[in-house]
Amino acid sequence: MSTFDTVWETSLEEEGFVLSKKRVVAMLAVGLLALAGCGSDDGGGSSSGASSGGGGGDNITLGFAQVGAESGWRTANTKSIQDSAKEAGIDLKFSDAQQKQENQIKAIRSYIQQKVDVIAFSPVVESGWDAVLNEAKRANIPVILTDRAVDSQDKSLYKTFLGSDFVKEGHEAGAWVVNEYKDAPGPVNIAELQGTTGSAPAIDRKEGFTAEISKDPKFKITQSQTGEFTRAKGKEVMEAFLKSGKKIDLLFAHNDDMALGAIEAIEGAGLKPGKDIKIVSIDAVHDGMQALADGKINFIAECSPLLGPQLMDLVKKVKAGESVPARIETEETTFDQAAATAALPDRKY
Ligand code: GYE
Repeated sequence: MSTFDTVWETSLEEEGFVLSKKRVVAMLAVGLLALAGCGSDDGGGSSSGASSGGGGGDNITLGFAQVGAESGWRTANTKSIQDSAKEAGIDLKFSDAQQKQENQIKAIRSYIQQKVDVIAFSPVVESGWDAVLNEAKRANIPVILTDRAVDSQDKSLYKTFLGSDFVKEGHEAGAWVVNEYKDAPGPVNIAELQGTTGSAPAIDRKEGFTAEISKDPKFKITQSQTGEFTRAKGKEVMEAFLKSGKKIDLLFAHNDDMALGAIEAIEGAGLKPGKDIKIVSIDAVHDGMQALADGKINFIAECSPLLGPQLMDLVKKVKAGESVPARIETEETTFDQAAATAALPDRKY
């Protein structure tokens, strides 16, 4: 076992991610029962379109290489994956790359060595995956991309992508801004907190947003920097933006956590978030929705982290050799203050 494996397993254990013996025994029992009841069905126990509920994982081992724990979105995504694996009777090996590509590559290599049945991962950045994906392909282990895409030209390196249309989310945020300022003479000075540099959501959300606001030259992005999708970095960068002395009419944050950090910076500077500086963000996690209901954020485009059940269905299908669509997109909506207030009591994440 390499040093990495040891460190990795230890940190997973500390965070409670390693399966307990009790749970493994329970899963084996579920697996045996499923086998006994399965007869000649070799379809992996998953009927098309069905949810992953009710087990049927039949001794499938899934290696999942997560981005990190950078945001409320990510926490909800991790929980959804862990809960659904358990419910589907799939043996989950889970790793947290702490937003570092080299950690994710090591985790994927370790899953290949362990001969897991399926590998799924949410690539921290878009580029640089061909080598490790080819290694998985040579080992005959199917790969599923969740949440974030890769820019590999060779589409045979992965079976499918499950996640959101980030360009669309950027368009929705931008369209709200254009409408909000339709009667304003301009200029409208926009500060932008970008997500992790090189990540699909940062690239795509910027693209969609910019396409909308460039319809009118009065909109200008005057300051733009990465806040790495975290609250702490969002606050730090917003403080620097405010200290620059440049006027800011609106903040576009690529996720709620950075917007929440920026709110602290804006209040710290004696200004009112949502009024003196309007804020538009993406995700619609609980804390973001609360800030929207409180009038501190003005608009949020939703991005759903609840990918677990669909992922487990795909894992079973891919393991059974069934064909799956090349791309599966999550359905999402948008929220203004009234919609957020109405949705909050039932919000799942
Ligand atoms: O918007 C952000 C998270 O990849 C969609 O990553 C995900 C993004 C999400 O850190 O909060």
